[in-house]
Amino acid sequence: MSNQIQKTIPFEGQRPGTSGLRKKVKVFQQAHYLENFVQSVFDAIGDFSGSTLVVGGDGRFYNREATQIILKMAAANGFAKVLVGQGGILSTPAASCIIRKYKAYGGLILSASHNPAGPDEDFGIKYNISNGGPAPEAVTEAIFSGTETISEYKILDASDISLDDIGTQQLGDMSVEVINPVTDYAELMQSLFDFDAIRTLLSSDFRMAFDAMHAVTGPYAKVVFEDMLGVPADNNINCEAKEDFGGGHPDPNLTYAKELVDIMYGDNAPDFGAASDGDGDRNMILGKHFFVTPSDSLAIMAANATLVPGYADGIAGVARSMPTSAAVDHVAKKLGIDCYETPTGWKFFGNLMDAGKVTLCGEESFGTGSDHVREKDGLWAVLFWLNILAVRKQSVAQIVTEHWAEFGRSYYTRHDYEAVDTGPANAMMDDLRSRYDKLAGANFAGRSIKVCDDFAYTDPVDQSVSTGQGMRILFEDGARIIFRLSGTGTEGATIRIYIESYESDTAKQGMDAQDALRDLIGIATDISHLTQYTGRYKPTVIT
Ligand code: VG1
Ligand code: CO
Repeated sequence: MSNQIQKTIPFEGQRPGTSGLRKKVKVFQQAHYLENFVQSVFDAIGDFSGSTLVVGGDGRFYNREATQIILKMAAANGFAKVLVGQGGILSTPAASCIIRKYKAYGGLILSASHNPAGPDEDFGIKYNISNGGPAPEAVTEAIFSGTETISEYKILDASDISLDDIGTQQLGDMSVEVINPVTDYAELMQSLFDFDAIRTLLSSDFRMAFDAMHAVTGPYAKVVFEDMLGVPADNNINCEAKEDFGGGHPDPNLTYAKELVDIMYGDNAPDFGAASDGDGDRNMILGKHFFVTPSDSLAIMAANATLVPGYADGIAGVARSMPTSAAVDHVAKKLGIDCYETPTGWKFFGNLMDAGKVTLCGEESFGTGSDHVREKDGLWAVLFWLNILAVRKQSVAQIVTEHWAEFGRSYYTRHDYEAVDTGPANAMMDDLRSRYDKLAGANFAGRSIKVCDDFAYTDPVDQSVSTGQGMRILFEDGARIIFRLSGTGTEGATIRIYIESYESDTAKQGMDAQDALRDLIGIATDISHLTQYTGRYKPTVIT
């Protein structure tokens, strides 16, 4: 075994997006492609000699091959130790947990999250820092500039190690410990939630269904829900993790988690339903014939946090991404705690949590989490809801409608236009931006626009500034329309339109969100000239 210096030349476009570098598997399989990125990470993160690196992924196609390459590069670059999940598996929140628990220098997580998997689909990689959270922008920018000038990388000339045998092996001067991917995470969950109360709930006539969408949470759900909480195996669907996620799109929303949605809206529906995504950081929460928007879910968790042992002393503050509805803001106001508005992407929450400013945070995109790790956490959210349900002994629908009665309802929807041509999508955004001055003050269907701008964020902890984080159209009455281009897609552009309006009158809180927001939806498509630019009349996904 010897360290080799391999000559290489840069590839174009290895800039990490909202959540790491995501490309088609075929792109990652090109000679030197993954290696260039990994070396650029190692070159950007400072002196890690003698330290530990955590490696694991969501199990998608190319996960094992990529893991072997990373291990050999970590050895040649001077890491003392790598902790790797058995089979190369770690859910994103479990990786975050393990980085923190074992005080690792950082971690490489292999995932393209909710994007489909398989030889013709997507792969991804991201670097997380020592707090367990996604690398902040300064680090991802340094990684990106490394990829633009890279000329060589270091790799150990060695044969593959076994990823399936728990225990320690040697790779050059570095030790590799293959660990159970679930154990540390399950222990952390036990320390936060009242498992006895949840077990009692689940042994009554209360029934739950969980959909792992053939992705990484399958093995976690088996341990946590089945072994620890006694949920019958039949209630967990699609828990066999597969390299291609069963050909599906492991995005837990009303469109892609159709199997679970059909169960929850069918005859004899269970009381509680939940799904998670490819890498286990997202969650969808459903009641019997009832959908909880992720924005409401965050607000309800904040309002009920003291019912959960891990948060019994109260929460320090909350944070939400800008496009997430203001539902949690109303809770924060009442609790007298701070509420922060950040750009999209989990990396912006890390500083706030490290500084003790926030305990809970969330995004409209089915992501909620807390300072127990530095990633959003799908199963954690499911357990949080189960704990609330166990204490309040009400249905999901009752809890949500009582919440609206107390705090008001933020009607909310997101319309996604996926795989639009990049040129017209950018042109549409530029065109709208050029009309900000004209739009401000204009009236639409009885609503007048107060502000039109691009959202910019100054981090309250390190004062770093992030600009161009979504186009905001804010109305006088508090309604909002937001336009953003996705930073996680791998085909063309995805236009996201986020629409929200607040209703404090209990008598008007029972509408279907699409009906309640119809005027605003019309305004959004009109003022953006969306159909003119994209040729689309209907969104691909409505949430
Ligand atoms: C999407 C979501 C964003 C989330 C990101 C990563 O990004 O909108 O809220 O943080 O995915 O989630 P974008 O740029 O496509 O809108 V995951 O589950 O992929 O780690
Ligand atoms: Co994810």
